[in-house]
Amino acid sequence: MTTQAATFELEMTRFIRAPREKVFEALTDEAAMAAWHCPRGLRVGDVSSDARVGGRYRITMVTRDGVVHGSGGVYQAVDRPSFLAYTWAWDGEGDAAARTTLIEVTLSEKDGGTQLHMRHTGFPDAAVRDDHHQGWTSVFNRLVDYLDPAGTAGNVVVVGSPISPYTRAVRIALAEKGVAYALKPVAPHKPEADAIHPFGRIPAMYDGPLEFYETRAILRYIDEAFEGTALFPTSGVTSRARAEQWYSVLNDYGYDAIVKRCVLQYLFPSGADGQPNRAIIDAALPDIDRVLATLDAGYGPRDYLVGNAPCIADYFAAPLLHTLSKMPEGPALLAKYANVRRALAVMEARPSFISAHADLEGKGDAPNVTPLRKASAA
Ligand SMILES: N[C@@H](CCC(=O)N[C@@H](CS)C(=O)NCC(=O)O)C(=O)O
Repeated sequence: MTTQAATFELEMTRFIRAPREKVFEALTDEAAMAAWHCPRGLRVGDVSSDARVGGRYRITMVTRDGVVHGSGGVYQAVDRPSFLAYTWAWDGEGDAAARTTLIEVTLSEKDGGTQLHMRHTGFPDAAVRDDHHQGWTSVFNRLVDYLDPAGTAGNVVVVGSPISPYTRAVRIALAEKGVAYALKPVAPHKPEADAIHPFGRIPAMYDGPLEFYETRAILRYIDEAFEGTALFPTSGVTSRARAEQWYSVLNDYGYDAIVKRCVLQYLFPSGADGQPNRAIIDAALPDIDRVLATLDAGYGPRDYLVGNAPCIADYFAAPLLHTLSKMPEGPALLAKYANVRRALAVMEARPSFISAHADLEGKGDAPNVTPLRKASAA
């Protein structure tokens, strides 16, 4: 829970699944601080810490572009393992005293872990306070990553059904990045989906207290927040625009024709006698063919939609095309498009794809499509 008073102070609390001694050490030990003490998307540069009353500390945080943000201060109170107070001043021009704020951290035992309460006072205005609120939220996420036995899965929770292609795209992206996460299996419009997505759709994602919805935004966050393989092409503006173009093709035309008008007709039959609605499926087939023809030309001799490495477009294409291949019409539709089949096979062999599909067998993804529900649901 977080509260912000109008006096330009910040108070934040965070539960951490680790003993108080460990949390205290993480807050004060140089090597530990180097592992987590910056917001997501940055890395810690140099750290020094002399955690005694009157001792100094200094931390630098480095953006991906190499911009260095330095901060330091003096320990005011060091009561291991329950209380810590220190001044905080970002590097800058002019009067250092005017830039100096005070941080007080109280650690209490709670539910087998630690409740961290932080009070950060002395901000000059609400905007600076709010910037720090955002920054600390992300920094505490990294503290939890560092201390929680589940690592990043102590923060990162994907809310969505394993069968959803959008959810699968997010899971593939997290696996490509090497980010451990927990899956909360939730169907669209269930209370857990409505709680995080204003339109009740899936997927959505928590990173600690941060909430994200809409796949494209989630993928962007994953890419920028976590180290590891880039999810977007890094080699120039044209490639990045192409990645957006292909993602948009799949989102706007691919999902509609393949999933809404074909796959969902099998999974949630809406025709007479609980059968799939033939008219809807038949009308979708030329549009699916058009999507496949477009993708086939886009791949050409390459295995990926943009350049020689997978990007967000491939992570979304793979679950869509894989599911299409399991539909009764899928093999015949795909037969014409060797480039699509080759690219799909390459993606299907990736560990990220395999892990995102491990819990799908027999749930509408098997060769013989089993309806999930006999009702109209398109
Ligand atoms: N614009 C959303 C679309 C997500 C979406 O449509 N997900 C499907 C499941 S794959 C869903 O929630 N469908 C429920 C509905 O259409 O009401 C995104 O990009 O995340």
